[in-house]
Amino acid sequence: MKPSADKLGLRLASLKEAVEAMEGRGNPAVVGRATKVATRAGQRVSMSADHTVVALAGSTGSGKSSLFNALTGTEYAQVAVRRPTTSRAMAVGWGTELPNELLDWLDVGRRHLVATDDERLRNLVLLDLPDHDSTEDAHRMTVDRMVDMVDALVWVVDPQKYADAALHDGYLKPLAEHADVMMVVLNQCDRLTGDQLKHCVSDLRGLLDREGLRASPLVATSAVRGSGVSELRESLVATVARKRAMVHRLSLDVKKAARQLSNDLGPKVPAKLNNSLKEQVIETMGEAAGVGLVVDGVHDAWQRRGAALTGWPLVSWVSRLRPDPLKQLRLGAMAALEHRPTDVNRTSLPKASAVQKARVDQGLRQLIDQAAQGMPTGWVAAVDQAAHGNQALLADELDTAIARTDLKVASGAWWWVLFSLLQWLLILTVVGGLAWWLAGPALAASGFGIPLLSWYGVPAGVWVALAGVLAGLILAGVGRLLVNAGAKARARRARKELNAAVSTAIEAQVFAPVQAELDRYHRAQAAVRAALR
Ligand SMILES: Nc1nc2c(ncn2[C@@H]2O[C@H](COP(=O)(O)OP(=O)(O)OP(=O)(O)O)[C@@H](O)[C@H]2O)c(=O)[nH]1
Ligand SMILES: [Mg+2]
Repeated sequence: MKPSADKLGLRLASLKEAVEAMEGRGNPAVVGRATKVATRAGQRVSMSADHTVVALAGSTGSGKSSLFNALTGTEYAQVAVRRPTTSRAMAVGWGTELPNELLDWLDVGRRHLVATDDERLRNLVLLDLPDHDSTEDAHRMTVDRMVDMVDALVWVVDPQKYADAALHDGYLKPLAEHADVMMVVLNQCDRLTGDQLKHCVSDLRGLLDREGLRASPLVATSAVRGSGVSELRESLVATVARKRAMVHRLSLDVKKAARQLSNDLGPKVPAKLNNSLKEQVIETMGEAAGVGLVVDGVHDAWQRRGAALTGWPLVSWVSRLRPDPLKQLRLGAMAALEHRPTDVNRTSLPKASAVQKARVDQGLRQLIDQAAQGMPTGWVAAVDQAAHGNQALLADELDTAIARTDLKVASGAWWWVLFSLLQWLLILTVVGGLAWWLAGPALAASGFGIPLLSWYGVPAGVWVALAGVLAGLILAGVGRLLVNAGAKARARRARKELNAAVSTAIEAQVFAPVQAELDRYHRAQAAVRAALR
């Protein structure tokens, strides 16, 4: 089925989308070619869709200009024995108006209008081109440009040079996919006998078929004698009447470009990022950013603060002398409040060690390898860049994330104060016992009525003081066990909170950009498939 203009529009839009997605990632030559095709096709469809531009191309002296004159019934084209003759393209349009915008776009300066009663010839624009094989580079460049731009091509060959490699290898074979919008004319057949012509036609037909040009008709003409010219004109008229050459040609262009993009993309199925590898990256990046240090700090700070309150007051003051690890790191509730978003170094966490950095790199490497496995190199580089591109921002965000995390250590446990109260009561008990022991005899003698008791020969005051000390130490021991358990729980919770905060930053600065590349690759594949449908 021949493609419709609507379908071409969809294909073209898909090709543009694929080109955009592959920009900077796909093979530059392939993407560049596809970009040109998309641009050219877009320009052509925006111009006269009623007109069909057919160009006569071929080697010098094959008789293009002679045929051009014969087909148009004019003498506009210069025909000569000297080679090459035609140096610039010339156009003839039939009817009352020339499609000037289209001819401007084709950059054909020499243009003529031919009046005709034949309605069927209207909308045909015939071009006489220079040769593709002369010594003049400019000629070949004109031909190459026109071959890319016109709607249909008629290749004119002569009996001597019909098998010429410059034509077959340089143009016909590479254009095999465009066979539907091409014709081949064997001109100067008046120079051949009937048998020679037959032989020549069958030889050329075989050659074309082998080159994949089965769909291109072959016509024999003599521009001098006029034989075959009306048949050729009829085929051109039929091409114009179908009004499909332009859409067909552009669809073939778009498909060819899309096929090349598809080959460049390869068959890789785009994946989602592997979850366990993501977790590994979060873990190692978190460690490198100091999560472990902060967790240890939370544990130690809780122990230190808890011990200071619940410990035996006569020795617990010692633990106050140790510096608070969280304050040293500029962390904790108060520190978090002090941090402003514009701070550069929010925390005083040390820089990642070489080992930590190596682990981060390895984790990222594995993540990238998994994500980009099977992708062409340009895409692997883009995924790599996406994973590493925001490093500075990430370091800053990780630090902020850690600084902002509420470590839940600002206020201690409610029972610490109770223990502290009890400890001081027990100290009072000790003091009271000692006072009873030391001041008891004097008070008893002065008749205050305080009894002087003793067990096993030891004064009761001493027993009371000893009991106070013992109870205080036991209470401190119990407190220590509880504080240690609390410190562990706080550390676990802090790790969870920190990892959550850290993973948000990593998600935004690493995983999301990498996933965006995978999505982009997927978009390119889907667009290429749509362009080929
Ligand atoms: N016998 C014979 N001679 C022809 C025929 N067609 C063209 N010629 C001659 O071949 C020579 C070249 O013809 P042109 O029409 O100028 O050829 P061209 O392909 O336009 O050549 P360039 O402009 O140089 O590319 C002229 O001398 C023509 O008279 C033909 O069908 N039979
Ligand atoms: Mg010529």
